[in-house]
Parts: sequence; C-alpha cells; structure tokens
Amino acid sequence: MTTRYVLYTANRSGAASVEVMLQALGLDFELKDATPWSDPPGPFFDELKTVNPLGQLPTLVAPGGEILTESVAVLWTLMERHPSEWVPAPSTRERAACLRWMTFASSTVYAAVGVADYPARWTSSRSPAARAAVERAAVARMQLGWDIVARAFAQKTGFLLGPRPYVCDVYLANLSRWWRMRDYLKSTHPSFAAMMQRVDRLPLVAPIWKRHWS
Ligand SMILES: N[C@@H](CCC(=O)N[C@@H](CS)C(=O)NCC(=O)O)C(=O)O
Repeated sequence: MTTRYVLYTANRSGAASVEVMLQALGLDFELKDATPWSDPPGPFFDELKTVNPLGQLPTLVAPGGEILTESVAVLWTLMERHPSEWVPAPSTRERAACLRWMTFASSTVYAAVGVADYPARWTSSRSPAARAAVERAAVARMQLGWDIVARAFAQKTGFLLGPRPYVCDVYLANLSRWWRMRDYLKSTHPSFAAMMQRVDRLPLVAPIWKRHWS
C-alpha cells in the first residue's frame, strides 16, 4: 500500500506534465521508470502492466492504492483534490475552456500520436508501405488538431487563458513536443508556438522538460 503518489513514467512521455503538476502542488511522489519502448523496457514496466493492462504512461497510483490512468483524468483529479492556482476557479468559462482544450488535445492529438507511434496496431497489413501510410495519416491528423487549437488561441500574448499559465498550458506544451509538431507550429502558427515556448521557460517546467528531452 502506497503512502505517497507513485507515477509510472518515461522520458519524453505524456507523464512529463504529470511530473510538473505533482511538483507544482507540492505533493510527495515517487517516479518509476516504466519505459515501454526501450530494449529492455524500463525496470518497472512489468509492474506497470499489473496496474494498467495497456502498459501506458502516465499511470498514477494515489496514496492508498487507487489507480489513475488517462492523462487528462490524472491531471484533473490532482487539480480537484489539491486546490491551487493551477486551474481556473470552478464554474468559470476559463475552467470550462481549460478542460475543453485538454480533452481536445488528448482525444485528437494524443490519440493520433498513439497511431503514428505504433502503426502496426492500426492496420492488419504487414506491408511497410501500408504502415507508412497509416503513420502519414496520423501525422496529418495531429497537424489538423494543432491547427484547430492554434487558431482558437491566435493573437494571444500571455498564456492560453490569460496572463498566467494553468494546467492546460503545461499539458499542451508537453503534447506539442512530439512528432516535430513544434517545428510545424513555428512555421504555420508562430504566435502559438511562441506561447508554448513561454510555458517551456517557466521555472517549474524547464528543469523537468530538460530531464525528459535533453
Ligand atoms: N489515453 C492515454 C494515452 C497514453 C499513451 O499513449 N501513452 C504513451 C506514452 S506518451 C504510451 O504509454 N505508449 C506505449 C504504448 O501505447 O504501448 C492518456 O491520455 O494517458
């Protein structure tokens, strides 16, 4: 039985934003490397599969043993249980927007990343050309997702919802690092790319991103 949060994580994964928020909320937590894609996998990958049958990250075990999966649900549950300034106040338009765009990014972009990362899961064909076609379609879907997000926040000077960052900023900054989407955003939506870079530079975020991406 755990007495603190246990986060199954991997470098460059969607667990990075959960690490940021655990830190931001001042919570006691332990990180377990459960990298699924390395050879051999991370030392805690077999243990991860006992709590999350898909073997995916982020997976968070709460004090007492409750299992949390699905990145948005993980982050939102932390926000509810540990009130802070990292989420807009209940019942406000900003809170609805924060949850809306996190969920959009998860269901559109993160889902497409899962297809591009593992095209063999999404076609019964064994042909490399068929798998490459699946990958290309998934990348196009990611780009469409980022086009929609970036147009919704065009001309913004601070962060997504105003002058201060929230959990949604951290979540989108994490997801936009995959599949060279930052390069795509820089060339197609430079003001949105600049906003993501402001999130990267936050004192809370920068060291965690450095550990994941350097
Ligand atoms: N719906 C999940 C997706 C999680 C996911 O795809 N995580 C990736 C790492 S960023 C993973 O664990 N991939 C390994 C696999 O799918 O086998 C969420 O939002 O947390």
